[in-house]
Amino acid sequence: DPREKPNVVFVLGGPGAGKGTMCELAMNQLGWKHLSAGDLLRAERKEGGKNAALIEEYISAGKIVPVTITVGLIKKAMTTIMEETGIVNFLVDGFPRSLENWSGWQEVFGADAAMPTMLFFECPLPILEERIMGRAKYSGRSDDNVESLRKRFKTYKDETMPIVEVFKKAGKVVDINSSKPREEVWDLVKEKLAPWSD
Ligand code: UP5
Ligand code: MG
Repeated sequence: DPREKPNVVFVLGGPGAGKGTMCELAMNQLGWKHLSAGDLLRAERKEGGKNAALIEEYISAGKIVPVTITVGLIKKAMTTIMEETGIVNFLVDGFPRSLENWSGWQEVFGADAAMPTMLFFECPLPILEERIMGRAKYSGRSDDNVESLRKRFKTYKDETMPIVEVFKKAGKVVDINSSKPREEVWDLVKEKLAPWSD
């Protein structure tokens, strides 16, 4: 039923924490739909529409793109998927990254809509840096370089951690130690997602 409401779980954590890797596993093994806000923005940039240049400017500077753009892309992708597949379980990866992102979401999805659960991937900074710089060799991402990475870390600390705290205070955060090997992290994710998977 396309009118059914989406069942959303937010997935947050620093750059390179493994959000995308684990969401892909959840998609392939548990049938969740994976919506990476970053991937949606990169696709929009590639389309070359009116926001393409602005998106590139923000991404390479590690800054958060204005929320109306991001939430619009998420909502559009979600609606299409629900209409085409009837699937309502969504892992929204890399969003909300700030207090402003969260109010922008509430404006679109309704302030009275349930506050989603948030899987929070904890991983020490040196490991994040090692992972991103490892991926930099082949990712082609304009923000996978030392300079952009420093800026991404700063934005993460200054803007993303405060929204994680809001979700923590509301009892909505499920912590996952994502510094371990992939198989171990996946076992944790699988276990933590189970209550929301059907
Ligand atoms: N890897 C993964 N798990 C591993 C493990 N357990 N052990 C060892 N290696 C592991 O993984 C990163 C790398 O580590 C990969 O090589 C992987 O194989 C390996 P990945 O799964 O890609 O990590 P992820 O957390 O997804 O890292 P990503 O770089 O995508 O995180 P970011 O949050 O930095 O990037 P995102 O795409 O979400 O956002 C990019 C930019 O878009 C932002 O900086 C911002 O400018 C913009 N943006 C917005 O403005 N608004 C939004 O809402 C979202 C993004
Ligand atoms: Mg990612």
